[in-house]
Amino acid sequence: MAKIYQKPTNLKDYSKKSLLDFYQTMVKIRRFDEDLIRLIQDGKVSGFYHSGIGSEGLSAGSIIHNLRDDDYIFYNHRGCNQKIAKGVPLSKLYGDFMGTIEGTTRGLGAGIVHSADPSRGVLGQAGTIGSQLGICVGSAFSSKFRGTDQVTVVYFGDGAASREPLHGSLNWAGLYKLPIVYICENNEYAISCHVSETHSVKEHIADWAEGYGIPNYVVDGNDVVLMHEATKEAVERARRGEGPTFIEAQTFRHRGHFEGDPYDYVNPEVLKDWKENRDPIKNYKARLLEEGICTENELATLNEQVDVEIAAAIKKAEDAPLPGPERIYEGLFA
Ligand SMILES: Cc1ncc(C[n+]2csc(CCOP(=O)(O)OP(=O)(O)O)c2C)c(N)n1
Repeated sequence: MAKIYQKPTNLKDYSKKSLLDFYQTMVKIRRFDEDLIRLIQDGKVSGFYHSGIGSEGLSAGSIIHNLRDDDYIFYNHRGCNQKIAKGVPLSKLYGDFMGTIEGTTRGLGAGIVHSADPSRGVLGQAGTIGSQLGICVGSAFSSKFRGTDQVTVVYFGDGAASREPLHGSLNWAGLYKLPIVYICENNEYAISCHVSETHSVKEHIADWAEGYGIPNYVVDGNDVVLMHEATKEAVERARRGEGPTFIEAQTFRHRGHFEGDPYDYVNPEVLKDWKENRDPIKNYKARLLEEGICTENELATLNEQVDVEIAAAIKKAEDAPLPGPERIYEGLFA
């Protein structure tokens, strides 16, 4: 049975800067998302968008002050949260959504975007859900083979975890003690299917990792500090060459599967509870203030900095041109 990762976290163990970095990253992720939704509604972005609002804590907590630029991440279709935490410039992400050459793909990204930024270890997204679980075995094996201490962190949903690629991935990672941290973003739903309808494990998705000899934990993914500590232990284990760890991060999405989904399959009381009582930003802000780490004014200044950065990023992405026909031949090798 997976262990519930629960321990009292002490903010005094962290520098003020680190604590404010967690806060500002979560705010940046949320504002990015809210503004992207506005751009979709204004008709400036077409295609599908899967909002990550409500799950900022698990991305900020796992990545900030845990991963280096040369560590790899594989994100899923709800993964702007992770790309932002890994430091991909916001203008490049907006550029991918707008299809302009500012994007990481220099104009190929519109639709469901597949951004990549190898300079920050963001190696791209696989098209079918769960296929990143196979590719991450390759990146982790490459680090091990080259004798580096780089870690691969792979994010996937509960729906992806119901597919077979997870099991092949866990088998090879367990056998070769690969430096992988598996982070299952369990938001309870795969489109409209509840996790209880799609998994044979009775208690936790993390229980599956047990069979492959992989340490596994269930963590409150909306507690940014707890998520940070659980991932830190896993990353350190992987860097020491002791192999993979599986973290099931519990969270909930505030919006439907994609923008336009009426989201009428979720009990409104349950959704209300997650929004009002388990919002990662709201709760963390209250904790920072209660424990006297900073003042309301300091947090307001951080929010304003984010607003300025986002406005500049949108402008840069929007001002860039669409790609010319020559773009078709870039990166074409055969
Ligand atoms: C192999 C495959 N089947 C179906 C789809 C369509 N699809 C896209 S996202 C999704 C649900 C994914 O759910 P989950 O992994 O829990 O992630 P969440 O959307 O909840 O973040 C499905 C079925 C797909 N992309 N690939």
